[in-house]
Amino acid sequence: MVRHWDLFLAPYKQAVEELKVKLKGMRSQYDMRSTHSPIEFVTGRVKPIASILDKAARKNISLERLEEEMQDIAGLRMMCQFTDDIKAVVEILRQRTDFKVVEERDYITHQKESGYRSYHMVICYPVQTIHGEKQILAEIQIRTLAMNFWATIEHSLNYKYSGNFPQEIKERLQRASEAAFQLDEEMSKIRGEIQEAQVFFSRKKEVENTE
Ligand code: 0O2
Repeated sequence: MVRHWDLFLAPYKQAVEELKVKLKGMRSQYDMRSTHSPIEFVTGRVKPIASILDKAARKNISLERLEEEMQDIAGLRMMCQFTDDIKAVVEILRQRTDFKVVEERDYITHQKESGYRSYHMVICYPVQTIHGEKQILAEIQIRTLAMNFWATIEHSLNYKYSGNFPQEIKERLQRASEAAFQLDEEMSKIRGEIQEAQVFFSRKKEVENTE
C-alpha cells in the first residue's frame, strides 16, 4: 500500500520541487535588478496522504479519479507584500509557457464566508518521467503576507475544531480577517515610501558586501 502511494505521489513531488525552483527564480530575477519584487517568498508541499483521503471523502471524490478531480495534491504558495503585487504575479504566471493555467479562483474579490482571501490558479504542469511526459494538476495560491498570516492561523484552528468553530472564535476570525484587509489597505497607501526604503536598503547592503 505504501509503495502504491509512493508511486502515485512521485510525479507530484517532482512537480513541487521543479515549480519551487522556477517560482523562486522569478524572485531572484527581481533581486538581481534591485527593483521591487512582487514576490516575497515561495513555499510548496505535496498534500499529506491523510489530507488527500480526508478531502476525497469530504468532496465525494473516488480514489480512481484523484488525478483528474483533486487539484491541489501539488500545492505552491507565493507570498506578496502588497495586494497589487498579486495582480502582477498572476499576469506573469499567465504568460508562462512551461505550464497551462486551467482555472482561476479569485477569493480576493470574492472573499470566502470564513474570511479567507487568496488568489488560486490551477495549472496543468508537464512532468518528465522515465515513461514519458505526464500532465499533472497543481494549485498555486497567491496572497499577501497579511492574508497568509490569517489563513495559517485559521487553518490550525480548523484542525483543532474540525471546521466547527465556536461562534465566538468564528466572529473573532471574521474580525481578524477584516483587520488583515485593513492592514493590506494601509500598507498599499504607503507603498511608494516602503519600496523606496527597501531599494535603498538593498543597495546599501550591496555596497557593504563589495567593500
Ligand atoms: P491544505 O491543508 O491547505 O492542503 P475546498 O477544499 O472545498 O475549500 P477546493 O474546491 O478544493 O475548495 O479548492 P479551493 O477553494 O481552491 O481551496 C483549496 C485550498 O485553499 C485549501 O486546501 C486551503 O489551502 C485553501 N483554503 C480554501 N478555503 C480556506 C479557508 O477558509 N481557510 C483557509 N485557511 N484556507 C482555505 P485544503 O484542502 O484545506 O488543504
